[in-house]
Amino acid sequence: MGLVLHCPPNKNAFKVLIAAEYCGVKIDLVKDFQMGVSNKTPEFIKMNPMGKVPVLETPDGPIFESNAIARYVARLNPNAPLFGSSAIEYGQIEQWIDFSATEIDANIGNWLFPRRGYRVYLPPAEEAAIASLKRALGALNTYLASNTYLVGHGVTLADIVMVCVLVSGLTTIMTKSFTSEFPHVERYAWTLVNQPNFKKIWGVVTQTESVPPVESKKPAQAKEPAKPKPKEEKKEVKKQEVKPKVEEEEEAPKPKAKNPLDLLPPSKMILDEWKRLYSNTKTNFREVAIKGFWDMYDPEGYSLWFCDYKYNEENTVSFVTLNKVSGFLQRMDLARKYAFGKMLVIGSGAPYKVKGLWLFRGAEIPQFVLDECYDMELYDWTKVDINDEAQKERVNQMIEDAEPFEGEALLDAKCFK
Ligand SMILES: N[C@@H](CCC(=O)N[C@@H](CS)C(=O)NCC(=O)O)C(=O)O
Repeated sequence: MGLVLHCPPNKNAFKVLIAAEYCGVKIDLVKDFQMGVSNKTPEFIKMNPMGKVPVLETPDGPIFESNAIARYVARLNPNAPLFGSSAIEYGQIEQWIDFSATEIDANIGNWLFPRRGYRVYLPPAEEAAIASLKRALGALNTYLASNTYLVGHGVTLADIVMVCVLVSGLTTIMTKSFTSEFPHVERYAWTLVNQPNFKKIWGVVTQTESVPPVESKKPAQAKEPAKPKPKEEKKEVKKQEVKPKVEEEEEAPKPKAKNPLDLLPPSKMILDEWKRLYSNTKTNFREVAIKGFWDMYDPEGYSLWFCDYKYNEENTVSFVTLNKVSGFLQRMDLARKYAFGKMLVIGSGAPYKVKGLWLFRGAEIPQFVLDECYDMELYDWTKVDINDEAQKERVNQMIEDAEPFEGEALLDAKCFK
């Protein structure tokens, strides 16, 4: 069998070659392939009507699409456990393969390709791609906090495909400062890419040190700007063409749309002042910090919310529960200017209860937080009635990590500030 591929490193071809290593399947590489020439010939188009590589030439006919080729190769050796060993495992392996393609690979491409000049570069589109990628990596990170592999207790095809996608991001656009938000994803990708069967194909992998600058237009892109575009988009493209280096050191695009919360009438409560008071109060917490909080609190400009984790029965392992809460706080980073939070992990043994208190700018939970932070839907949210003394006292106890809390010990109390 021969694999037609573009010059390495190429994640799509590597998925196939790593699967072949695990399965002991021999694949020859087709030499003399010249991108832009060989893939345009009628013979090649017969193998893949898209004219893309990789393509696997088998004795029974060609296969294109790297994930399909990798599945084919994995099935050639039924004794290799790359496809799991039960219907549910097959399902979960397919689930992660699809997730890697649609939620991770696609968003890495949406971020990278415009910068490389393969597509039109538009800052709001880049911002959306980064947000979607972060959402997917956040979900993966939570999953990997308590799982070494994606499915079962060993490498499956899901790991091969996922790691190739992640490594292609790590080597091209996902810098350390971007990935450090997802420590379990980092640990997973680096551990697996250094396994012998991965290393044999990938070699030594080095994380990119910078996000590639926006390149000026390449001929391949010429088709796209021909479409009529709204005025503003044109302006953005032009700006990038004139100053291609502007964003060289930035991970996120600069011109950010104003957050609707910035347009609210000014409040007497300055969130940073409260955060400073909270952090600097070491003694007499009730008299100083709690009293200071209520003196500052502005019910017109802010709202307080209790949250209650919906699935406490799943919190059976202490460190997994703590990781879950830390992940939530990391993903709330986008709301730092507009929120303060306390999260309590409650109980002296499993299952642990997770409850929290959040202060948000505005009378409601901000819509962008609900949209961007998927953890929000894992909790029941109740607005605090500050005219109810019992609820106010509960707020106080959450702010000061009172223990016992509602009769139980605290495993931990985490603060978002
Ligand atoms: N979804 C395809 C993507 C293949 C792909 O984009 N291949 C690139 C090289 S990595 C290609 O052949 N590009 C040539 C073209 O777009 O004409 C897969 O996973 O195999």
